[in-house]
Amino acid sequence: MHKGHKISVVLPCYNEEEGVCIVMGDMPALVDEVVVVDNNSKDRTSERAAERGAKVVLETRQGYGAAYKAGLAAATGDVIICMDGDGTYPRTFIPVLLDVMFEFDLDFITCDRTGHKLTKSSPLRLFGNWALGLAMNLLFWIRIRDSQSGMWLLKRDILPLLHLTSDGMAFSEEIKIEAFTHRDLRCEELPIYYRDRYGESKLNLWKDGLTNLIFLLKKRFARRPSAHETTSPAAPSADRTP
Ligand SMILES: Nc1nc2c(ncn2[C@@H]2O[C@H](COP(=O)(O)OP(=O)(O)O)[C@@H](O)[C@H]2O)c(=O)[nH]1
Ligand SMILES: [Mg+2]
Repeated sequence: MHKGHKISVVLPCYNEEEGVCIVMGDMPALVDEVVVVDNNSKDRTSERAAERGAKVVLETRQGYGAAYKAGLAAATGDVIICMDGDGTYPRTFIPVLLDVMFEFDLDFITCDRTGHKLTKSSPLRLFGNWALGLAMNLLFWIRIRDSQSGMWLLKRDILPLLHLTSDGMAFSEEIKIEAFTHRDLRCEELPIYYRDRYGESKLNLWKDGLTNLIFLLKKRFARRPSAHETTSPAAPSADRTP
């Protein structure tokens, strides 16, 4: 609990038996619930997570976005913190991020790794992040420094306001676009540090980068389906209209 609010963490995991142990091993005490979404892992991700007290959700639809949709629907906290199950994102920042969220009455915070120079990324990954970020900011007329960041937190009651369609890596961009372009939501981007991952990356730089770019163009220019044509993560009803 944090100032009377129940806190959940969601970790999408595909073959992350090593990382998930690290992440769960130093979760701050204020976290009430950790939801680990096991996305058809061939290793012992589920067992390791369950041994450490996680609520394990099995999602058979492959993909980062599919895993997140299942995890967000299963989380019961008032605030949900999202991050990879690979140990890259700083659990130590969680209390500070929550303080900022409540002090400034924010609905959504995304975390920015771009100021952190101690952990080296490949030039191709840096270029991909830059290009996708530029495309996202121009297409949706928002200003986010780290479009590909895998750490963000949100109040659970805003979930029904977010139109989340991607089952793949583009989910990370989509949730930021949905939050930052919603006129009723208060959003912020805050700096964090990050480290090298445990285990192997699941990212296919060229394929995922191109798929993300096509997703952005489609999301911007395609007809938006009405609510009954798509599924969003189940969540409590929210009416933010005054
Ligand atoms: N790429 C990918 N990642 C998945 C999938 N399901 C869950 N994940 C998790 O999503 C997170 C992000 O993937 P990761 O390989 O760390 O990507 P990166 O952070 O961009 O290098 C990790 O915790 C993965 O285990 C999936 O089907 N595909
Ligand atoms: Mg990662």
